[in-house]
Amino acid sequence: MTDKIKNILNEQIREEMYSSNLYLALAGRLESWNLKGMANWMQIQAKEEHNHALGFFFFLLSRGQEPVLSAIAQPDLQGIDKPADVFAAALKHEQHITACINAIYEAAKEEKDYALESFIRWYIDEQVEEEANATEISDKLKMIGSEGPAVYMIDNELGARTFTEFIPGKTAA
Ligand code: OFO
Repeated sequence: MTDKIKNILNEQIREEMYSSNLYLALAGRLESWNLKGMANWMQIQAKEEHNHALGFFFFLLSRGQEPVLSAIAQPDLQGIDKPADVFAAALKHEQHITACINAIYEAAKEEKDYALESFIRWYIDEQVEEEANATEISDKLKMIGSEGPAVYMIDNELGARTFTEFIPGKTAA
């Protein structure tokens, strides 16, 4: 594995761990507003992101490289004052992650790292789903505003989400 690939994968571990912390912080904010269903959705998102980080962690190990964990910035919750802001922030963040994943795919091609090219495909597909989910919830919340029975209904809906343990490259989808 080239140094360029090693660095970009270690950097992605940091990105995924930041995503996990960001979503946990957003879950905390939602819970503080008593929107426990939305908080449940975000907490599950945080767990999934932790597993996305583990996917890169174990991929590095399986290629004979020791993963390097680096400092994770404090999640930035400025300007997040209502549920629609929370999910708009999640969408914006996922768009950033999509760019990171695409850059990994490009690096894999440039460096002719075929194992990485195959591994990263799961993440490319996952980003389509991640952006679609965040867009759907964000659009609905923009449509209905911050209060009223519709918010209560969406909160209930998101409370039904359950977590399935899955580490990319390690466990069956
Ligand atoms: Fe939300 O995405 Fe990880 O990779």
